[in-house]
Amino acid sequence: MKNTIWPNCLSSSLVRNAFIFVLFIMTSCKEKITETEVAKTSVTQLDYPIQPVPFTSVAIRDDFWTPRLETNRKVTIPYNFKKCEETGRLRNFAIAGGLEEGDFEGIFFNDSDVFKVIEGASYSLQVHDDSKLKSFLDELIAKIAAAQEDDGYLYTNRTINPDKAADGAGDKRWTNLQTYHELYNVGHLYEAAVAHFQATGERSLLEVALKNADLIDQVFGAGKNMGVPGHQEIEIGLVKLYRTTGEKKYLELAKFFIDQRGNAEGHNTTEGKYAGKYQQDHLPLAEQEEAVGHSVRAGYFYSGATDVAALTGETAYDNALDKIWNDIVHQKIYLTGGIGAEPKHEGFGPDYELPNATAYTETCAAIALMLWNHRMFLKSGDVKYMDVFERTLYNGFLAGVSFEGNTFFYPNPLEVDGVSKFNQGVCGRSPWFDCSCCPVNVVRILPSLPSYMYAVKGDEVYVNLYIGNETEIPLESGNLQLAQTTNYPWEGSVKLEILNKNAISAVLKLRVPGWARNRVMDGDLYHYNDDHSPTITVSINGETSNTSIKDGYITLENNNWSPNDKINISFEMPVRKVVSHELVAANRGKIALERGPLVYCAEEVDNPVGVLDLQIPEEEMLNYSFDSELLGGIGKIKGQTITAIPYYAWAHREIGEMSVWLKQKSMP
Ligand code: FUB
Ligand code: ZN
Repeated sequence: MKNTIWPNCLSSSLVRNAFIFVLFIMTSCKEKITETEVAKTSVTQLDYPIQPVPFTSVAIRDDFWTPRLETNRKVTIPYNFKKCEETGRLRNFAIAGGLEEGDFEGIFFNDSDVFKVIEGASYSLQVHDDSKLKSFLDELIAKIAAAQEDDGYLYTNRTINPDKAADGAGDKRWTNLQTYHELYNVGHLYEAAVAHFQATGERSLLEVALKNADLIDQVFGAGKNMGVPGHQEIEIGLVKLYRTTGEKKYLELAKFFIDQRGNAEGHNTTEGKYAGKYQQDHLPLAEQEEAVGHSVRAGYFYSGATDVAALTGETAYDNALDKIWNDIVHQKIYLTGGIGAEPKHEGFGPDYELPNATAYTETCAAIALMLWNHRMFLKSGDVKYMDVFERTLYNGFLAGVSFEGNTFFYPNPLEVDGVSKFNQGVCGRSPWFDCSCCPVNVVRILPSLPSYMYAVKGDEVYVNLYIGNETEIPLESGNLQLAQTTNYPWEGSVKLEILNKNAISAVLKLRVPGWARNRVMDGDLYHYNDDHSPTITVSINGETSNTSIKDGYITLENNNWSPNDKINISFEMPVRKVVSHELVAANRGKIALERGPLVYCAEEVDNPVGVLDLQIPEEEMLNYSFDSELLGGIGKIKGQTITAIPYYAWAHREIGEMSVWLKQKSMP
């Protein structure tokens, strides 16, 4: 009988079956692509050789961090939304969308604050179901979508009334890229949209972001508007859109913005207050050698460039990024991992100029530095980057938010006299700021913290941070299930246990933190004042293992890790005295105290004679003890003349003098 369904050419069953097979492949591929667009690119695209384990695969169970993450979820996220509501930041979207009447309120880049809180809330949703939060986000996203102009433009203060645009923003689009933050704002939109899409699978915010990015792509580029954003951030956001959709144009646009910076010809940011070095626009990146200008802009710029390099194979930035990194870490970083010494431009000062009382060290800059260092690690596997990451995390970053989760530091000085306030009122943490970039940045970093702990290359697992957790890590040989138990940063002992039911092959690379390798940081800006090398021991199932440290890691290779195998690593954690390079005038004749990853400080409340004039005798014995009654449980360093607490915990009691660097009295 003649087959009426199939065309003649497919009448043979062999050909027909082949056709069906091809059709099946095409259909199923198509379905996969529309279902999870991420899959579209993940197979073939260039990327970091080392891949981070996402925070959704790492369940934190840790006495130190769990309370901080829970406070972020329960207090800081809702608190930040409330503040955004009280200060008109949410209403601006409703007004721009015609849902309410009124004028724009606040600073012209306030939209970005809302996007950052949405990003943090979406991370939280990815690991903690919360239908109330989800509905709140749905309503807010509806307002944001309403505020978007038909062609995709999103910038509430101009949409509300171009003739009454807020100070710092003019009446016409893209006419003052140096200042307006149109591109900065939407970079945060893109990050938020991707996080929300990953949390909910819903495209509501993602569609807003893509429509906006498509507009930016039409307006900017070679032969079009050749300008660069006055504040970097869109580059990071565009890379995330690329990763999510597989659309190469977003990556290309990110690369355009990176490459165009410093290529003054043809764009509009060569003159003016924020031109040139302030926004790292003085030279093409490949020719830059120093960290200059505004430090948050810089950190986001270098992060975006590192991403673009990893995803495109571009090597032109490599030398510059190395030199800039060395410039920061060898000359411009505070002991706390804070960067940006100068309040006047919220940015880098000259080499070795690291004043403590006026240290700006914005919380956002600490975050930007962490983002960049993590990327540099993923690109190279070099431990020095995670050393900086850890130092900044536990000190310069963590000081930025109170234990209660509802007060924040913007600058993070290393010394206060307890009386004067500079810039953002720095004697104590503030509930909010007119320019509130820092609180909303904290919100998004804390829930994503677990994504910085582990990273993978083939069958190698980098264990970079010591925080109690359970995780499942996809390796070439299968999924490694691992539990980590530790009392870090108070104690240096860490237990790792294999939870797999069957044997598995894996190479565990345990990071030996810089402080345990007798290295404050790469370079000679800081050093420990003795030559003590902390003892490090490793045991596997109770048996001491003679392992060596190579390139900052202890490597344990086993093609037969068995269920319940236990690895113990123990870092001796003595109190250490740190001395600065003598070119740092502010620290001459002074020492700082550290133990483990924590930098300590002295506060007047513990040292009633005051701390700025206190002199610690060189021979003074310093002892560590854990005080479970103090501030929810913290470690203290005590000597005869001094009591010090971790820097991140300062300003939780009385206002008074505080100092990280303490005068040292030499022996007669
Ligand atoms: O300009 C946006 C943000 O506001 C910057 O990153 C911060 O330094 C603050 O100026
Ligand atoms: Zn900030």
